[in-house]
Amino acid sequence: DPSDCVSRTKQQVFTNSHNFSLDIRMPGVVPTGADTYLCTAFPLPTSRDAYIVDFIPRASMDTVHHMLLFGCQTPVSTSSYWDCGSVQGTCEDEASIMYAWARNAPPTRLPRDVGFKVGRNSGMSHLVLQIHYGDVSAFKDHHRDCSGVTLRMTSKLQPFIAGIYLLMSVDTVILPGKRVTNADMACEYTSYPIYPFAFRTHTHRLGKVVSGYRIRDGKWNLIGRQSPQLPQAFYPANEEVNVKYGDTIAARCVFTGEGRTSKTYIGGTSDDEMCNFYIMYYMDSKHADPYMSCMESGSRDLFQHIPAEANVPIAV
Ligand code: IYT
Ligand code: CU
Ligand code: CU
Repeated sequence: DPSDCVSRTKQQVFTNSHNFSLDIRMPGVVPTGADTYLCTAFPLPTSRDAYIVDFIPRASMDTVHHMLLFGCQTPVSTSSYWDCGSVQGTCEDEASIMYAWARNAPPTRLPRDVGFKVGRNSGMSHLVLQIHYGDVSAFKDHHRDCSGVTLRMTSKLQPFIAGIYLLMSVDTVILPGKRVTNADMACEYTSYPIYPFAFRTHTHRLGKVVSGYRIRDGKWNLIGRQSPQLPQAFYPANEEVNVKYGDTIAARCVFTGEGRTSKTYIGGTSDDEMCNFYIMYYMDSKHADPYMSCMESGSRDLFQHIPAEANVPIAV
């Protein structure tokens, strides 16, 4: 809806001295082909710390397939928007995902008293919005799209900081025709307690199911399990499972090589694969450690004890 389009000079609206909202929107774009990925970047107010406490999606259901919001220091472009399919990407430095919206999936809300810390000394001076436009037939009339997300923000210190723990495989190879290949990842956790509340899985077309666990005293507890062929949003995590110093965080992606005629490697194109399990957590803001990752492959010894459910494909 073009009347949804907001001026980029009026993106920040104060509701009182602490609370404001930021509109992160595409600047009126017309995607030309199916499966176009467009990105747009926004500087964050850096004069003081601020917290994102809620996300309000503003997406046209007939064109937007999914939206991702990243935080980073240096977006790859300074244009008002750019094509960020597999070639150009989002950020020069490491980006961290903060929000995902996908058609037909419920949107993520942050729990009460939880915020993503941004601005000032958070090492995150920009936000990058990535939108995947799927079906572009709705653009035959050449209207402009301003989809995006409204952030509810506050400068008040939040008791808990939101963060992301990313497990990713870097070395999986899927042999052509082989029915099952597992990508196993595991790392010891050596920081202050985290409380997972949402999780997201990501693979390309060969992924069947992705499951994440906490291992404590040899016992495996599920954080979340999902088919990566369903909308890749953040889904609610099993809230009974927290993670503390000395635990192990582990995840498995199950792939099939059926239908392929050559080896499939980890990579950026849709013919490559990825194996990601994202945990969105909160932790006491005193010990805030908002971005952590695990790129180690799990040992065969450890993974012989993974619950059987991790090998059961989810029907889509
Ligand atoms: C090689 C790989 O698995 N790339 C993933 C994970 C990843 C995400 C971020 C790696 C880095 C990041 O800064 I954020 I380095 C990957 O690209 N995943 C995609 C998006 O880029 C987020 C996804 O949809 O999960
Ligand atoms: Cu999409
Ligand atoms: Cu990918």
